[in-house]
Formats: sequence, C-alpha cells, structure tokens
Amino acid sequence: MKFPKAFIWGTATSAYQIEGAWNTDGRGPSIWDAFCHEPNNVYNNHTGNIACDHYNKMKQDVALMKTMGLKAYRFSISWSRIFPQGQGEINEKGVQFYSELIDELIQNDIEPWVTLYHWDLPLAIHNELNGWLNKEVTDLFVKYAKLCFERFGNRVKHWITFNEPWVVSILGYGQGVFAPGKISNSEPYLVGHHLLIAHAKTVKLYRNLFQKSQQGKIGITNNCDWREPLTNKKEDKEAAQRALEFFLSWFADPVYFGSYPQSMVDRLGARLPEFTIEERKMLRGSSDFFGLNHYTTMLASEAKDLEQISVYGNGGLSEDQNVNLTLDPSWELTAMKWAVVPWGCRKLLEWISNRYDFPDIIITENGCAYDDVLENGEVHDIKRIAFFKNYLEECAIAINNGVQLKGYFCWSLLDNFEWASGYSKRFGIHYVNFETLERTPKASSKWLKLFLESQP
Ligand code: PNW
Repeated sequence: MKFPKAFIWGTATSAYQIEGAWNTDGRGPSIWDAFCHEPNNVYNNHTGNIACDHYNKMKQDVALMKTMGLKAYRFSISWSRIFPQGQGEINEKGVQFYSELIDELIQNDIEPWVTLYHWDLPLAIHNELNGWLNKEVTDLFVKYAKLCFERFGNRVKHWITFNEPWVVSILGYGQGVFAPGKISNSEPYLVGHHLLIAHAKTVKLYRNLFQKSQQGKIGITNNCDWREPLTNKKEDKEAAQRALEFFLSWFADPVYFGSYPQSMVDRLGARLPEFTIEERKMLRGSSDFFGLNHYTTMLASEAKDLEQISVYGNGGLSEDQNVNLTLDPSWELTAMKWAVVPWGCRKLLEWISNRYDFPDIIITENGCAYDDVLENGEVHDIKRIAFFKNYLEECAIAINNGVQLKGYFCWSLLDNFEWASGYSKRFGIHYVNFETLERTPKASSKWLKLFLESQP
C-alpha cells in the first residue's frame, strides 16, 4: 500500500474536545459550555471544562505527533477564546495560545490545518442574537475569520471554514442532541443556509484580501456516511441516492454548483430557503478542496409510508427523505454502533468524484471508537489497527481508480470529549487517563508510525 509522495498525513482534533481551560485567560463561554453545564444533556453530565488539558499540555502533544512522523495537524480555534463575546473586544491571550501552537507545529515540521468553526459558537451570540438562526451572525463570523487570517495567515496555509454543517444543523437544531439542543423540522434548513452563506462570504474575503499575499487554500469540511441500496430495485437505488443528496449534496451542491439538490427543493418546499443570485455566485466554486469526514455506512431503502421510517442513528430528518436506514447484521460495529465497512469509503470517494468532477479530496476525519483499556501500561487496540489498514487500503484503490485523494487525517490524536457521549467513547490513537491526564500511545499509534515510515 503506497501513497503518493506528496500525500498529506495527519491527525485531527477540535478545541472544545481537547483544550479544557474553559474559563482561563479570558475565554468566553460557548454554547457547548452551556449545554454541558445543564444537567442531563451529556452522558454522566461530563463537560469539556478540563478535557485533555491540551491548553496546558500543547507542547507535549505536538511532540507526540512529531514522534509519529506526522506531516500535518488539523485543529480548531475556539471563537470565544479570541472574541469572548463573539464580537468586539479581542482577547490577546487567546490569540497568543494559537500563535504559539502554530509556531510549535512549524518548528516541528508539522503543517497546521485550521478549522475556524467546530461547533463552539460564542454563547453571547446565541443568547443575544439567536445564533445561526439569525443571518446577521454570518457577518460576525466573517469578522472573526478576518482576525484569524490577519494574525495567523502568514503561517497557516490551509483553512477550513466549517466542520460538518450537517451536524450543526441536524443534531444541534433538528434532533436537539447537540448544542444548542433545539428540536425542529424546519430550523435545520435555515441554519444550514446561513452556514453556507457565512462560508461563502468568508472565502470571498480571504480570496480578495489575503490569498494572494498569504498563498493559502481555503475550503469546507462536510461529513457523510455511505448509503448502499438495500436491494437492486430501482426505488431502493433512488432512495440511497436521495439519502446521499440530503446528507452531503445539501452542502456540497451549493459550494460546487451554487444551488441545492433538486431532490431537496422538490421535497422541502418552503422549508428550504432560497439563495439570492449574488449568493449563488459567491457560493459556486467556493472551496479549494473537498474536505470529507467519513465514518460509516448504512443500507438505504425506500420507505413506503412514514410509519415505516426508523428515525435511527445518523439518518438526519428521515421523514423528509422517505428513506429507511438499516444495517447488515454481518457488519462489525464500533463502540458508537457505527458499522465498519471499508468499501463504503471507496464508494463514497468515487461518488463524490463523479458528481463534483474529480475535486482534490482531503479526508479530514476517519477513525473508530472502541472501549480501550490500559493493561500493564499498554492498549492493544488491534481492531483499530484493522480499521485503519482496511480503510486506507480502500483509499489506495480509490486513488488507483482516479480519485484525487490528497490527504488523510485520522480522528483523533487523543481520546477526548466525545460530545453528548462524554468521555465514554475513545477515538484516540493515544490513550488519555482523564484523572492524571497522562497520554499513552496505543498499539494503533505505533502501527501508524511504522506505516508512515514505509511511505515514500
Ligand atoms: C465528528 N453523525 O462528529 C466530529 O467532527 C468530531 O468532533 C467527532 O468527535 C467525530 O466525528 C466522532 O464522532 C460526528 O451522527 C458526530 O453522523 C455525529 C455524526 C457524524 C460525525
């Protein structure tokens, strides 16, 4: 299994999941602080107050990556560390933390890939302005992004505006299982609309004011599972296609074509907002690469009547799609109950390439959670090794088939705060003891190190 010489290898994290220091050095609260501090939203009422204490252990964590021979690191900036109120006064200590992290990475030959928004909206923006339901928030995001380009853009050459707008919209404003915990069948589409507009405005600003002098790239990261038709019947094939459109094309079609998929327009009616001509123009071609987070696969079939629909797992607002999602009982499951289906990753990469005309794709997250335990100082996570090996094999096949896959970031560097599941789910290639905050490389981390050494 050989990947191209220029292939980008990295690990990924996000601010709220690892930093801790939630009220240190002037950081303002975000909607995730508020969500965790309210009882019964998160498993065992866990919070990100301390998390992996990365805020204080940043240099040690960069050293872990260096030891592994990683070339890149994807992390996110906490908006409320930079602007505690979301706007107005800048918190220079917050700026300094990220500036030092970036310097530390570069000194260790690790390229910083920066996500501007990984779900932690400043609480003030939610309380005072109704968060992403308010279009004005798109301009506040642009101001925050501009400050980041000004302060970090001389050293950061890869920017990701939003991580997984699908999760923000569906889990945050549709199913209510993530912050801000709202339940609605129309708000997700309005939120998604505003995220897309905020993305496009930010890219426009970056291209107009910074890209020429800073020579960086900017894009968006979407998440998508693969949807395999349950049978060969025409209606099930169409159901799988529709499910992919409601999952990925919802956000990717506007970015590549300037419009929503027809299947969504047809089914959602007035619940799907419309872009102005100006917005369409701004959106079309607004990503320099296709950021993809991929974890799992489900079987899709047409739901004959709404009764039949299992609103199961990560189906989104299933009733809008008339799609039933199921699992093949032979598939192995991770601790998240996500099925391990390596070929689904290849099929998704090929589907993206065909629909969006072979864009440069970066897998910005892929990985698996298992109930790892430390035994005599070691974690023998052989299932995770098999997961990486088999998913990477399918990536290599996809590249052979013409897919322009340019990089792979494993989720995650460290065991961390897994949102509503708290610290109960372990995705990291380094085991974290959440009492002592000590990090221990797992067998998978050692395997990845050897694998990287075998690469050109
Ligand atoms: C992603 N789904 O979250 C996030 O980017 C990470 O912060 C997170 O830790 C990781 O994947 C593992 O969960 C997702 O329901 C959460 O489809 C939920 C879904 C997908 C991704």
